[in-house]
Amino acid sequence: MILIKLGGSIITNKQRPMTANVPAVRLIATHLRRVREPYMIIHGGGSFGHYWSVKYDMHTKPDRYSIKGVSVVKNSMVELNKLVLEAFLQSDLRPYCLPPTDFIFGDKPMIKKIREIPKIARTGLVPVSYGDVMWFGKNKFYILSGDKIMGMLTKILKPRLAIFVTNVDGVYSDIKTGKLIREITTEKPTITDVNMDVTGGMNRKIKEAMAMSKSGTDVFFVNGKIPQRIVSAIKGKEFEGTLFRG
Ligand code: IP8
Repeated sequence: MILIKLGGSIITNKQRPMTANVPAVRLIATHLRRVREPYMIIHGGGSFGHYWSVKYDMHTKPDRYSIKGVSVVKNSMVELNKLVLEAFLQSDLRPYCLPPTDFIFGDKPMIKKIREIPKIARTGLVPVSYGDVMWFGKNKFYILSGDKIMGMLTKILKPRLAIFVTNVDGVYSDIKTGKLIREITTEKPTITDVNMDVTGGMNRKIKEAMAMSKSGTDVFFVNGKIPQRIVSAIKGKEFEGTLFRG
């Protein structure tokens, strides 16, 4: 089993609210057709979910956020998800929509349901989930990042591989010089982050990736603009990217 996170930076145009990058999704899907192992996709919010979460001041901490905000964020993610599903289907994949509410209750994973996901993937379907606004209980909601879903699923499913697809080559030790870190084995690297995502941008991804690799899964950061790299990561070929060794 392989988990693949498609970041909002690659599937949407972050500069333009509610704009999906459908050609990028299609190109990725075309390359994914070459993957023979069962895998699952989780996608981020980009200029859909993040745009509205910022507008309505909603965060990852459970709280009593604007009810209109909850509604608007939720709708925007359903819309983005629909675009991803359609692009996949048109590219001859067989996507199967799995909203996070199908396997997360409050902020707790529903372990029995999660254990069924690889079985769905083995039929040839591609389960597709996404970051979302979630009901927490006690009149509270929270923003759940797709990165967090990656971490949660990794703990339970112990996938062979987890891949974070973004719009850069991987993790840079210095963004100005563009020096790429090829492999991260030990302590948290020092990274300068300029991302304004409500869920924490690159830093949160790195934190999640560190924890995932500690539990034994190899975690790759790959540039989605060159999607053959996703396939190379899966097939164990040389490619430009960052590996957090499990
Ligand atoms: O882009 C965020 O998911 P992420 C989802 O994976 C929302 O952090 C609703 C902002």
